[in-house]
Amino acid sequence: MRIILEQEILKENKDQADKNRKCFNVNKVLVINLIGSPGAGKTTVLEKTIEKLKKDYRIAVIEGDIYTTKDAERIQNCGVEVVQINTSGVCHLSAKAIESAVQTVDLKNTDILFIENVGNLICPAEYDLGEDAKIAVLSTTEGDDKPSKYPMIFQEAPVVLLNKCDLLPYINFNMETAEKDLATINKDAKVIHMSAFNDSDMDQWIEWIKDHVK
Ligand SMILES: Nc1nc2c(ncn2[C@@H]2O[C@H](COP(=O)(O)OP(=O)(O)OP(=O)(O)O)[C@@H](O)[C@H]2O)c(=O)[nH]1
Ligand SMILES: [Mg+2]
Repeated sequence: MRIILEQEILKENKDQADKNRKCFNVNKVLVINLIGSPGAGKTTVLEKTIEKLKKDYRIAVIEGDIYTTKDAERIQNCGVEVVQINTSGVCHLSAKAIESAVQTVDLKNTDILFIENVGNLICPAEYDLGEDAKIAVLSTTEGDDKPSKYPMIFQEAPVVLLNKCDLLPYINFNMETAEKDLATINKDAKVIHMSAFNDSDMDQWIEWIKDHVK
């Protein structure tokens, strides 16, 4: 019975996600859903990405957070439109929540909509929001075993942002293991090594976004 209920919830979510996708396509908005563990660096990646793109593109952000507005406040300081969704304990964003959040976004005048999902490697990977791409943010401090332990998000992501590479000299993250596992899970994923905090090695990521703007 539990499986049937779960399937119904996911089907309902998928139907809403298809509606969202249609709306994003009509308005020619590139939608990027950032997914990663708590503290992987999603908001930091967003802050630096916005800095590099906001001169040339109209950007809006949906911030998913379980309780606080802390990340939304950080993004607001970047000078772009931000909508906060508090999930009140739920560990992922849903397509319905995105539909409500975009009511206040001027999609016709938006080129890129970033969504920061709730910090979690599991549930957000299961929920289609109508985005163009789910992007995985994996940080070196989480350990090299995370791709093999939580493969679903890495299977789906066309890009894996391997963040906090500045810390590699101080931790026991085995790059060879992580890259080998990532390639086994998704041979087509582009793995970009970066340190968002230091604003270093972000060029490939920025180029990927520019190549996908509609
Ligand atoms: N050394 C280092 N620290 C980083 C890097 N990127 C982010 N951080 C730090 O990691 C911590 C968490 O970063 P956030 O950007 O808040 O992470 P998040 O994934 O948005 O976290 P949640 O929203 O809570 O899931 C902060 O103290 C950042 O300054 C990096 O490339 N290198
Ligand atoms: Mg955050």
